[in-house]
Amino acid sequence: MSDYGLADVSVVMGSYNEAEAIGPVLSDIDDATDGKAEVVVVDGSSDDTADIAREHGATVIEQEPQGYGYAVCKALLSASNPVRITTDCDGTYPMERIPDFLDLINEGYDVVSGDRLYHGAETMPTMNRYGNLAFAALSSALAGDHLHDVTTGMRAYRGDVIEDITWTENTGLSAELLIRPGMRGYNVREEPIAYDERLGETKLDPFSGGAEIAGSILRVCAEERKRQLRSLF
Ligand SMILES: Nc1nc2c(ncn2[C@@H]2O[C@H](COP(=O)(O)OP(=O)(O)OP(=O)(O)O)[C@@H](O)[C@H]2O)c(=O)[nH]1
Ligand SMILES: [Mg+2]
Repeated sequence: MSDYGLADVSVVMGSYNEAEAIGPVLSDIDDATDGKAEVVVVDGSSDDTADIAREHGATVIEQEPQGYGYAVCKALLSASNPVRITTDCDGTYPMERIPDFLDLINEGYDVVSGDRLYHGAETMPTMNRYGNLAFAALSSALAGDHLHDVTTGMRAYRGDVIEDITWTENTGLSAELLIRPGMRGYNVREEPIAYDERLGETKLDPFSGGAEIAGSILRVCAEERKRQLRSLF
């Protein structure tokens, strides 16, 4: 149990040419946290995204676009508060649920993961929905746990989970951020969330991105299994 408040939260994201979405996303975060949360944006944009983020008071770290996970990992590790919440910078995730995620961390969960598929995710492109169901099935089989949505972008983490594990994946980082803590015995919970249509253009190629995510799930589960076996001897 802990007693963190909204001022103990860092909301972090990667952004790549999200000028259409970033204003509404940052306003939603301010509304949900009474302006108390730290916001860290790792930006690789060639449009006005970084300027808009700074106008909203976010800490902006600029770097070349190198992929989703590279940006989100940098953002998670650059944040300074004990509760770290990730989102995409595209208007899809319900920022009004941030206080609920914080409550669950205070109840004792180490990771709270937004499950977009629970309510059907009808706003999700059909191919993405089937892909995400397949990633959840593959992860569940290999990790030995019943996981529902391993590629979600909205989660809350206790800061020490982020700092104690070495993260290796890029496009597959979201799956890694759920699978490694789960397989190491951290207290992980999936929480049903709504999922909205995206503002602006997608940055993910469904074919190459999907293949990368599947590869990450196979690699991460194999590494964690080996780690479990080593700890037995
Ligand atoms: N800094 C940075 N951010 C990135 C990069 N690639 C993607 N992003 C951001 O990472 C987040 C996830 O990308 P999305 O395009 O939303 O990918 P997705 O959620 O899988 O797919 P859709 O939401 O359906 O488009 C968004 O906020 C992107 O702007 C990158 O190379 N650098
Ligand atoms: Mg997205």
